[in-house]
Amino acid sequence: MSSLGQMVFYSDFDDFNVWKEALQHCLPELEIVHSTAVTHPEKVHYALVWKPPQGFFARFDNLKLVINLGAGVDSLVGRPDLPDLPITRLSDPNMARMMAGYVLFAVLRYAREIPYFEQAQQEPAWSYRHPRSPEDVHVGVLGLGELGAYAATELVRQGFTVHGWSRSQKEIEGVCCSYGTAALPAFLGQCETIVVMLPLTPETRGLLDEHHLNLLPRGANIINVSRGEVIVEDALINALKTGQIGQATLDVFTKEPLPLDSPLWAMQQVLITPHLASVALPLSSSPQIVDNVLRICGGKPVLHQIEVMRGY
Ligand code: NDP
Ligand code: OXD
Repeated sequence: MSSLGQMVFYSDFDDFNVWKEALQHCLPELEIVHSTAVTHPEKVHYALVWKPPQGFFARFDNLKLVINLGAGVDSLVGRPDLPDLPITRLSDPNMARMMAGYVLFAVLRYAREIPYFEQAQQEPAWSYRHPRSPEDVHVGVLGLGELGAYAATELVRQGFTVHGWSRSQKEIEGVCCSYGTAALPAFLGQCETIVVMLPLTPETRGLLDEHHLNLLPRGANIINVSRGEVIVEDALINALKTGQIGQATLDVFTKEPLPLDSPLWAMQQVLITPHLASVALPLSSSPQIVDNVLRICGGKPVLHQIEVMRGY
């Protein structure tokens, strides 16, 4: 057995063998074990996990590091069984690029009125609408972190007028940045399309409620790629019914999979994707995971550590 200790893997979404191969390519002596195959829990020093079940950590007495197999840590922070250890998350530019691709697709789809042309084709009708200049389209990005800042920059490259909102002041070239609760109403009031890229925390849970949805210009578009609970889903459904919200692209939901009786399924103005705007990528993420393992071994501080109290 390796002197590094073992890494236990848990995910219902990610392929264990692909991750194992990618990680061992970076650090061959690291032994990686699927959670169902652990025979000596005392040898496990690292946990690479996505949404492990409650009580998962209890049998690993010698754990030194928990690595969230994704960017959002809301399923880890706040759970009662989380060990008091460094918790890191993935911070991968390739993951940010994949997310930006989804955001660009969704924003461009609205800016170029693709749903309108899809509808016209059903009739069929040759229904010309002159394209608008991108700078006339005001897009707001809520959350300017690793993923949000990247997506905002890509939107700027497309020529959109981009507004960004975060918790603390940010400077991103070409993006009109504001921050804090007091700035939210003005931010919302100027955006015809908003992209929600916030982490789910006690502060952001239910942030986009009826009051805040009503601050958007009538007929605004919403793209949610963060977590369903950041938007009050019933308020969104009502706003879609009244036309306060014109269209929505939703990748995340309060309950996943989205229940079959959700009214969202039948709404023509809603595009639903099953939580895959971006995914953890083994090849590009493995070097940073291995680097943190080596940092733990060398007694150095880890990178990409989350602040449990803050929630992200
Ligand atoms: P980061 O932690 O890097 O950035 C979070 C951003 O949100 C920061 O700009 C932060 O502000 C801001 N923020 C946090 N709390 C508040 C608040 N109360 N008010 C205003 N702004 C706030 O996260 P990432 O960019 O890496 O990821 C964002 C989220 O995307 C993840 O948490 C996850 O939920 C989601 N995600 C979804 C995926 C999907 O497939 N749908 C895939 C990957 C991630 P500040 O900069 O001031 O700290
Ligand atoms: C993540 C996600 O947070 O895939 O990484 O949602």
